Amino acid sequence: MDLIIYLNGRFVPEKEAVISVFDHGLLYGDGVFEGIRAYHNRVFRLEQHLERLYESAKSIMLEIPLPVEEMQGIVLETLRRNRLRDAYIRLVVTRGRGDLGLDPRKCPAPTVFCITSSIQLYPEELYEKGLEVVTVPTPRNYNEAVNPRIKSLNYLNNILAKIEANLAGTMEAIMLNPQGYVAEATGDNIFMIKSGVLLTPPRYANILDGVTRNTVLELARKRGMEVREELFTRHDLYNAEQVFLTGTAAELIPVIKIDGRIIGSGRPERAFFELLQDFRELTRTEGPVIFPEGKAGETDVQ
Ligand code: PXG
Repeated sequence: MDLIIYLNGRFVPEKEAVISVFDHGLLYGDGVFEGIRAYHNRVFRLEQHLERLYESAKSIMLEIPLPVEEMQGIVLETLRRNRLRDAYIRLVVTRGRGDLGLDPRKCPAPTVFCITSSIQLYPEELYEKGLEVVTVPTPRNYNEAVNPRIKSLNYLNNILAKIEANLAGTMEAIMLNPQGYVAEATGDNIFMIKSGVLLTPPRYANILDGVTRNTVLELARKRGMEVREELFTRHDLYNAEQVFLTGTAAELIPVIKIDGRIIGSGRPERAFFELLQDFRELTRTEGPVIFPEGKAGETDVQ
């Protein structure tokens, strides 16, 4: 079945959802995006994702041509037109069509599109067994260059790290910041537990301010765990009791080996599973409803 895509004010079949080769999103990675998830007929933390989208756009002086309320409506309507209640949502705003030079002033109208599709998940057994990862040579971008807080279309920094992980034969890379402190994975934030305390790098540590990260911090505090946002090194990671990654696609996924060092007992433990369970419960009750009662979509994807 053809997907229905929102593109610049219209809902069109995938084949008609085409953009110019002069679009600066394509020519220069000049644009911003969000990866969002719908669970059980609700869009999880949509408000936070949209806030981050508009803040990323503001930072690169890209004026999104519609108010945030309208953008929220577009996300919900794209899901409805695709009859999706569980989905991955990709919302993208580019600088739009320009000429072959860099100058964004030559791009009069941003391009806006929204794709909704079924989600590709990590295999469930990885949530039981955990991932093996490596730290990689490519550091996360300087905050002063392209701030990683901006969720921009230019992901080459992370893609280089992903290539390094692939070469090492692992599924994910842990990136350090330019000072050598642990920053994040290529598309996920990182947490560790040491002496029962939950630690994650602070927002200034060259990371994306992850929606899942912030949710996990809230859930851990609610459980009465001590939580700290502070810098730590690879040495700290190697000697942690538990390490896990967080992101919209992965949710919470355990890490059991880093650079050949086994983490803790080598298996995810109770504290991790409790947080994962809390997170999955929250996804049932949070966010705007897609199909109002009685009009539920016919095709559940999961
Ligand atoms: N850090 C980076 C660099 C990210 O791209 C996260 C952390 C987690 O943020 P959220 O808000 O999702 O908890 C992301 C997430 C992928 C993929 O294929 C992931 C992201 C974007 C594009 C693709 O895993 N972003």
